[in-house]
Amino acid sequence: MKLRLWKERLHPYELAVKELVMKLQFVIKEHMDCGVYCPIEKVNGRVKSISSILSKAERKGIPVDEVLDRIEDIAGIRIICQFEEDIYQVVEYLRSRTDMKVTSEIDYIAHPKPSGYRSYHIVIEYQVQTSFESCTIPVEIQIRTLAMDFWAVVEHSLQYKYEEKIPDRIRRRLMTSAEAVISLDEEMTAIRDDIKEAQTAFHKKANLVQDIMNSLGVLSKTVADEKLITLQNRFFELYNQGNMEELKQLRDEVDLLCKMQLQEKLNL
Ligand code: 0O2
Repeated sequence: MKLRLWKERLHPYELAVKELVMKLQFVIKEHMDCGVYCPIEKVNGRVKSISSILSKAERKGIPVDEVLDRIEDIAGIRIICQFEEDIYQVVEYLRSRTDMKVTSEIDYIAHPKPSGYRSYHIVIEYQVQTSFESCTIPVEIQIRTLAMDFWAVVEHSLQYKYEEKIPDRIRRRLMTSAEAVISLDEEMTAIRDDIKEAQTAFHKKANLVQDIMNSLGVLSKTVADEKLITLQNRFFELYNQGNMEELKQLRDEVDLLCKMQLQEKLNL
């Protein structure tokens, strides 16, 4: 296959990665806007470089002409979660989506690799429509916690440095740190409810502040300066007190004022 052809044949993979990252990032936004905890912390994706595809093909004895059919992680998505439980919630969620079909799953958390690697791997079939074709391609989705990700990224870079022959002394240390990752995830799970509660409260307050600021922005164009300053001062006072109940009342009041101003304008 010529280099130019390679680039073109990777277009559907690029599109799939872009679409999936955008869709999953939107899931995070929807949860945030509703003030609900999201089991997805962050999402990123990549298309394997041509040289990585070729070296994987060589490692696995796959003829070059068959790589696109036989390598399933050319398009790759990585979903990072805060807690181990979140991973299984994300897996359930992906299984339930109608724009993808899960074709295989490997739980490297329940069954870590001999290297110490832990992650949940899913392969999906995903349909894309480029300018020239509609096709279904495989996409590998790796789901792991922040701690698992830290370990995997470091170990992966060492594999590159030592060309996959990591010296024994470093391998031993990696195994010890893999155990530390397990303990860290267990500790985090133990205080998961408290962390979630704190984060949800933070997002709720942030959304409330955003709503009030938006309404005050709208009112600044219509109501008298004095009234606006009174509302603003009340907002700052309640914000500094951290008084959520009264902030909610203020949000409803300024929201109502906005609606009334709009109604007046429409009646003119
Ligand atoms: P990159 O650069 O991340 O794309 P196998 O040959 O059976 O071990 P296979 O068929 O590649 O593996 O599938 P598997 O096991 O699901 O691994 C796919 C990807 O998982 C790898 O892609 C890595 O990203 C990650 N992975 C698997 N094992 C390990 C590991 O021991 N350490 C780390 N850090 N990552 C791992 P690539 O192609 O290796 O690399």
